[in-house]
Amino acid sequence: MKGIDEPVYITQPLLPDLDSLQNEIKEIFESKWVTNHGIKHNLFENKLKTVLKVNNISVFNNGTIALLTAFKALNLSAGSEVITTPFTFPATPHSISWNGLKPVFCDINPETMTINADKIEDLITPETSAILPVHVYGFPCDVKKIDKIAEKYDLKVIYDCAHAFSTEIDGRGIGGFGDISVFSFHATKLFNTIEGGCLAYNDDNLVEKIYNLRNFGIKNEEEVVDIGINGKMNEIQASIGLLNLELFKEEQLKRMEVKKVYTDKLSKIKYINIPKMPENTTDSLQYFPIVIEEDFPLSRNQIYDEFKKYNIFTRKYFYPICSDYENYKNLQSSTADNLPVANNLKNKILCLPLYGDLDKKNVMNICDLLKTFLNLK
Ligand code: T4K
Repeated sequence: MKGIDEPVYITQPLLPDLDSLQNEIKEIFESKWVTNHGIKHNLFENKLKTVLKVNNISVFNNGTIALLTAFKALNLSAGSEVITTPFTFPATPHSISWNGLKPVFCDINPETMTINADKIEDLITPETSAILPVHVYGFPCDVKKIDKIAEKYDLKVIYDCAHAFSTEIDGRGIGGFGDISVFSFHATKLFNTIEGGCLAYNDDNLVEKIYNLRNFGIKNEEEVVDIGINGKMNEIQASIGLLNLELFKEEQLKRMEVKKVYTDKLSKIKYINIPKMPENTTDSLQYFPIVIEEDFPLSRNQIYDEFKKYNIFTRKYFYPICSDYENYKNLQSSTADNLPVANNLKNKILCLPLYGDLDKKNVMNICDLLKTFLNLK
């Protein structure tokens, strides 16, 4: 089997045309207004409302600061508990801990890999104040059930939509569920501003609160009304966002082609499962995860190592899971008994490279390599 000359990574950032960006930067330089809610920033927020189908958008300098601010905006009681998934990136539980709240891990659904809504109620205590589900890889959580539970127990819901840019459930923007949703615009995301993110929410009462929190709590030149942070997105980030808004749909079409090749080739390989997006949900095409079943001749880790030998850098998103981290492993909810599905999946999941400019030859090579791995042992 021929190897691949250039390294193939899990993703490659979608970047705007350099001349267009230069024009944008020229305008910014001439205006001398480079950050703090500038023209590009405000225009970007307005355009995102339409794309994400949500009433209010507040953009941030990155997704994690946006997540931290979402918790502050909802005024949860100090030290209270937030139910979340362990099958996610560290930013998810860390945003709970950084707010002085306690993460409580709930197991995941084996099909969607998102928080198992049927297990949430068992974890609710008088100390529970919120739920933080994650639409992992863009797979939708059971938003109907989660929002019903939240209503029954008077809990807040913050959805982590870092992987679900532009996803729609039954034609509804995914950012419109719960109290607040958080998107990441990191360079590795389908849609990016290099670093960046936003909060999406329908409640108009949160607009001023979030605006102040994002800017040190400053209400005006003489009043500081909240303990805020600096979460502002600068004008160059916003320009990249505006330009990439014109490009992301084409990127999605290209990714769809890549996904089609993977799906056609890999669904024929025994012991490899490709999780399926529910029919009522559009795919953000953020990641292409596969599940390597135990009967496959090589383990997930061996496959990951074999690919590396061919210059292909797959990722074990998400291994380890958050309940394995030093800071969380002693939590009562981190026991293997509480999280059997997540602990099983963490050893079987593998994300394959997915980006629009990924050469079809490389995609075929990756699939062929997986087939040859079948005969390695
Ligand atoms: N919630 C969830 C569920 C998240 O997944 C994330 C972030 C967040 C919240 C927080 O949002 P942000 O604060 O980041 O906005 C990457 C991203 O840095 C991170 O944003 C993302 N999730 C996570 C899943 O992936 P790493 O540590 O895997 O990134 P890294 O540096 O290993 O990059 C991955 C590959 O991408 C590289 O091997 C090559 C390619 N790459 C990367 C960069 C940075 C490029 O080609 N160019 C680049 O500039 O975390």
